Amino acid sequence: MRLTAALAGKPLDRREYDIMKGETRTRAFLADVNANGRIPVLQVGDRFIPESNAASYYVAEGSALIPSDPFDHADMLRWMFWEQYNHEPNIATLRFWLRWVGPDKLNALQKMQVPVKRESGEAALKLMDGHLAGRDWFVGRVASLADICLFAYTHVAGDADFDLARHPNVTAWIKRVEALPGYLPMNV
Ligand SMILES: N[C@@H](CCC(=O)N[C@@H](CS)C(=O)NCC(=O)O)C(=O)O
Repeated sequence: MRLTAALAGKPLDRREYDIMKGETRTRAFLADVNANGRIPVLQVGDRFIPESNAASYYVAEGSALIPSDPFDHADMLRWMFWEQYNHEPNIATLRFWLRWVGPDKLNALQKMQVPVKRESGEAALKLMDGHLAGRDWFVGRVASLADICLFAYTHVAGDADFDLARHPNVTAWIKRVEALPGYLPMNV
């Protein structure tokens, strides 16, 4: 969301929640911010928009990241929905389990799911690599919000032991995103 705001030229204040300390599971957070107990959440006035891609969409509204052509617009949403169903639950979850929770601390159910998430994450990267063959961006001919939402957990997939070198079109696309004017690295 920070990268989206930076590229769209919109101001955004950051507030941190420590998920390892359960700060998104307090009674107050669940009641007032997100009943789903997760971040990120965008606060607009006294209202909140959970779900990273919905929040990023709000932030990107009116910028060049949102295609005006109706087909490209729907295609952007297609990739954002795909990211939530095929990409994030595999690559981001595996990254969280392996790097934050730790392989030894996973419960039995999580341990069982690791190979499934590994295979599904690999399949997601392969599909991205195929789509990017002969094209610079996911939708149309310019960077859109679909690229930014997909970039988020793709460029750090190595943290979850995915080998990005096996996906050269994805690697080249990551470099293109990082070269966008206004680009901001994660967590700075
Ligand atoms: N689909 C959601 C996923 C959000 C999510 O899983 N957030 C994690 C951190 S990246 C979280 O808040 N976990 C804390 C918890 O489940 O208690 C999105 O893209 O925003």
